[in-house]
Amino acid sequence: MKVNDVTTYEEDGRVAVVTVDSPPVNALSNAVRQGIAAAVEKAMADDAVGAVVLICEGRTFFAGADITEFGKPQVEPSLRNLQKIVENATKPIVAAIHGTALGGGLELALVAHYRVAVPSAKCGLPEVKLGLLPGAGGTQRLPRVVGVQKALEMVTSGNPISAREALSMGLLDALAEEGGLRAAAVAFANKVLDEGLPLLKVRDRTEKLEEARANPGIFDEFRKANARQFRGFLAPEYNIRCIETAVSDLPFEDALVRERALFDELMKDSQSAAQRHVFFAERQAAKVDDISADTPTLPIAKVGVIGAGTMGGGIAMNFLNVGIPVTIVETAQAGLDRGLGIIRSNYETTAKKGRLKPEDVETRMGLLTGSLDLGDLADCDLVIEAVFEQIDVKTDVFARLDAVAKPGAILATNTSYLDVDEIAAATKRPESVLGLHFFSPANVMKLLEIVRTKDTAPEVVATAVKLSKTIGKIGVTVGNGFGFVGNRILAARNTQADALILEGATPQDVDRVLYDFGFPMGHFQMRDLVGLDVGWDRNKTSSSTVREILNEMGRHGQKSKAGYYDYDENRKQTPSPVAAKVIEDFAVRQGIARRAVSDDEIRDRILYAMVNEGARILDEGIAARSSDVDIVWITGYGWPRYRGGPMFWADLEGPAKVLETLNALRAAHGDDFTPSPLIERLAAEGKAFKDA
Ligand code: 3H9
Repeated sequence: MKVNDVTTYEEDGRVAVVTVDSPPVNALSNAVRQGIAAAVEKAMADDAVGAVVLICEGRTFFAGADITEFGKPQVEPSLRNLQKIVENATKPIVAAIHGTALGGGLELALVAHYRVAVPSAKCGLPEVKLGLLPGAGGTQRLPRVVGVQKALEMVTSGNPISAREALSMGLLDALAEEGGLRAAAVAFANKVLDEGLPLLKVRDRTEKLEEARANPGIFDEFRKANARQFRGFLAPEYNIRCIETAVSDLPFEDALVRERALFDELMKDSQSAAQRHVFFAERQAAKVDDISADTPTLPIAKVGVIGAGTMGGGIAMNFLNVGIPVTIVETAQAGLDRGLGIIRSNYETTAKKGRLKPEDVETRMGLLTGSLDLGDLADCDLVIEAVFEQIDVKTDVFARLDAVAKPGAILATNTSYLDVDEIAAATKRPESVLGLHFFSPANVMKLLEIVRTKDTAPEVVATAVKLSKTIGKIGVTVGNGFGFVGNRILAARNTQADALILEGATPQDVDRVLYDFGFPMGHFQMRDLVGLDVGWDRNKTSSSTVREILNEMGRHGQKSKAGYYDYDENRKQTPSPVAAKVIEDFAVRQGIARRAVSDDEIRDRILYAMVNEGARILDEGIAARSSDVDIVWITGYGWPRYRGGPMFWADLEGPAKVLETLNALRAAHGDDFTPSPLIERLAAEGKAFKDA
């Protein structure tokens, strides 16, 4: 029988089976909690029922609290009150888990008396990824079943563990056969009844806390070991504190109160708001406004890559990793051999670290074919060009590719800045051409800018969006315009960073301010890492910028042990007196008077210039929504997740303040800071970028 719209109740002998079906992920919404509470109550009142199985329909067990209900008025029973109903039930309750038991979902399972899962299931507490902590007892109950060290790892990484691992730790009581979960859970419930097994409560178990009680240093060691990764984030530290509380002598109920207080504090903080924004923004990015979800996609069974350099090799690995064969084409044998060798050695390094089985290295390499003949790409469904970033080189490759690629094949350019329409015009099938802008290292970085031209067919865009998910990337569809979204905003940052060091800031000052803001590295550190010579032409250089001069001196960045910084053999950086002199001399030649530049000025000029550029990009329709701009900068350029991306950050500042600051910067530093028309409009209407 139906208990409510999302919950059904059936009796299977002595066992009541409570099934929740609330797509897409059975989040613990108001309706779900009410349905479970009513069903459990019914089972408790029915003398014919001895035990309860709690199971979900669809793709997964409960994926957690319903994030869309955060901040809205609570409807009873709250998750915590529902947990009391389950934990204090007078008949055993067995949680039957498939898919992912996450967050509040796992916390609910942890108050059941027993847990059964299929081997493919995963269990985790990912709240930290939303800037939160498990606020329904997860930080108190998890260490009681998996131990303190493992619990620390799970709550601070947010990563789930497999059902087998969960079983070995005692988080699960039994594994069911794939496809046979319900029957196995009912059988388990019957066993509990037959054997008169007790109503086990995780809260009563303390044996796994003892080890940490004997070694109180475990927490600080853990903090120290992960300091780099946790830098700037509040939530990992709060999670650790909760687990510290679990091993303290505070009574369980008081520990729950403390957990709740810390949860509420995080919930109110802008970091969690930012991280929740990012969660939805990442999913939103996969939706392209004018392309309906049912647009047909083209099958991609074989991929071609042109260019076996660093970029081409990294791109190829994405497809090999998911079992798609790749043919990679170079112009000369030596370059091809070098490229193939680097791909192999990348895989071997991963295998040495234990993150890939040795046989998988061979499987992946077995899917890779090297060639010197463009004609070998004739049977590819998608060809990605990754040759030198020069328009005539690219148009020449596309004209030749057009002649050999099969009809319907998608032809993609991995350009960073160039006009994709112009590249498409070199072919007779501009509808099949688009940009796929990977970020270096292309096998690691999550971002993929999908650049559609005026002619790109909807099914070609839809295919690219789908493919990005297949290869584990976050695809953001953008319009065709100089630097698309990411590099165009980077160009705005470049302008300010270059000006600031001429006016008196040092590269170290600029980098420190950005690092302190939360970027993993500063602007000039990033340039040194990427290589100052990317895009530099030794035949055309004319000492017209500091960067050109450094390049002319052979200071190409980390690889030549000299750039804006000096580097030792271990790539350890120190401020460079040579670069400092180049900058000062250049400033003198330009007639720029050097002065003290404050950290606030550095921060404002760089960040507001980026926001202003983001606004122009939105105004021009190069990005469809402000959250897409955020995702590009978070996943491609290291904008700190807990600050939600440049446009989210600007929304926190508020449109009026953004406009006022830009006007002040314009008065002091010129027209680069002329506010974009969009910012003027938003400020006038009191609206945020997210509403634009
Ligand atoms: C929590 O539990 C707090 C408690 O500790 C304390 C409370 C007191 N709520 O990712 P997908 C939507 S915090 C609402 O593309 P997949 C998602 O937006 C929560 N909606 O699917 C998307 O919507 P749309 C802790 C949610 O198969 C759709 O479902 N839990 C939620 O690739 C499909 O999502 C988490 O953080 C939610 N909880 O991956 C788990 N989750 O179709 C978060 C998803 O409109 N979820 N949606 O774009 C996930 O990690 C993945 O969604 C999951 C499925 C692995 C479950």
